[in-house]
Amino acid sequence: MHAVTYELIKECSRSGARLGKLHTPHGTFDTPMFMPVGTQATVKTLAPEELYAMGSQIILSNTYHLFLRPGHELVKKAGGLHNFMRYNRGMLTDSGGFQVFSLGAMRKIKEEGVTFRSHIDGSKKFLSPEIATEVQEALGADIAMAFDECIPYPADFDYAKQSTLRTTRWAKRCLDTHTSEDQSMFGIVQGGMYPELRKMSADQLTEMDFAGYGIGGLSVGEPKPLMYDILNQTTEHMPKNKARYLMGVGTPDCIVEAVNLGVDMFDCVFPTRVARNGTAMVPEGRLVVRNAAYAEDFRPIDERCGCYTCRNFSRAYIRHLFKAEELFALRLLTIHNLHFLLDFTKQIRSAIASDNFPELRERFLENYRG
Ligand code: PRF
Ligand code: ZN
Repeated sequence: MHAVTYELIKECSRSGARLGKLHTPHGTFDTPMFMPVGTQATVKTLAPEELYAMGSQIILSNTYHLFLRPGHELVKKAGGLHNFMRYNRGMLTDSGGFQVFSLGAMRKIKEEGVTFRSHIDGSKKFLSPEIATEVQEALGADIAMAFDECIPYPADFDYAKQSTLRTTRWAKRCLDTHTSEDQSMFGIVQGGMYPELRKMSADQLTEMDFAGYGIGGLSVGEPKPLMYDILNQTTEHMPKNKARYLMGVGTPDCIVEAVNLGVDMFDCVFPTRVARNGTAMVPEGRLVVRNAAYAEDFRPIDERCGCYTCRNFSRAYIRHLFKAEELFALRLLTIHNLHFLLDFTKQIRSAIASDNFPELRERFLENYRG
């Protein structure tokens, strides 16, 4: 029996959308869901209570960062990541299989694992399926991810095939290492932009009985229509009784399209990152609150939004804080953007429940300008 299980509540009859529940040791959460990113054991600028207030369910942290600093042994001494950062709901850790490839300069991939240099002090480090699994067990999130290679885009067929087969072998080694009973592990489907390799990866990982499945290697620079096409040809080979998590995605348009293709879980730095850069997310796209146009605009970011920021502060005030480089500005926009995206996934869930998902999708995409 897995510590984390997916319960399919309802399938949309006119699309691939699914309504479900994810049962974890820290509670039951509703899908489709968006997971705020807390890379360094903090969702930047926010306290746990502020996350609860906006309906945050599972948050994501990174093996790569916590392995380098403060180290998984220290987090274990603190009683695990939940205790260390005092977040009491669900948690997932990514395996490092992506960060090593995108952040870690000078990496070297071998069958055994990956050697790389720390982005903090340049020292030589090594991560393998076994180490990534042990580190994640020490961190103690509800969900750990298998150690994979995210294939760069573009990649030729032969490279993609060898890499995907290695990710399968690594997935097996992760499962063989994993012993924790209050943590579950998800496998990660790779395969690059090749439908045949996506099917191969999904089939091989499905045989291994992971608690759920990540879909990796998408949103890595490919055009969106290609991403949706490959995603469609990936979810069709994935089991219906397990959660499907599209890793590192995304923006509201990508989320609504991926839900349409049967995805249940998402994470992305987008809402928190653009917030710190002075950009607010609204149903029409983005509102760049730093713009001079808002200097004397005393309306909230979004009159329809019920978040703490929109209930209390004006565009003019937030713009002023950004201009003056005041830290409160970062918090106010982070609160708004996360509230926006969590509320958006909530609307998606209600639409699936009331048989209106295709209409919501159409209405949303009509209004939205990325
Ligand atoms: N693998 C892992 N984490 C990820 C990805 C991946 O392919 C991506 C790709 N979008 C984001 N995060 N382990
Ligand atoms: Zn708001």
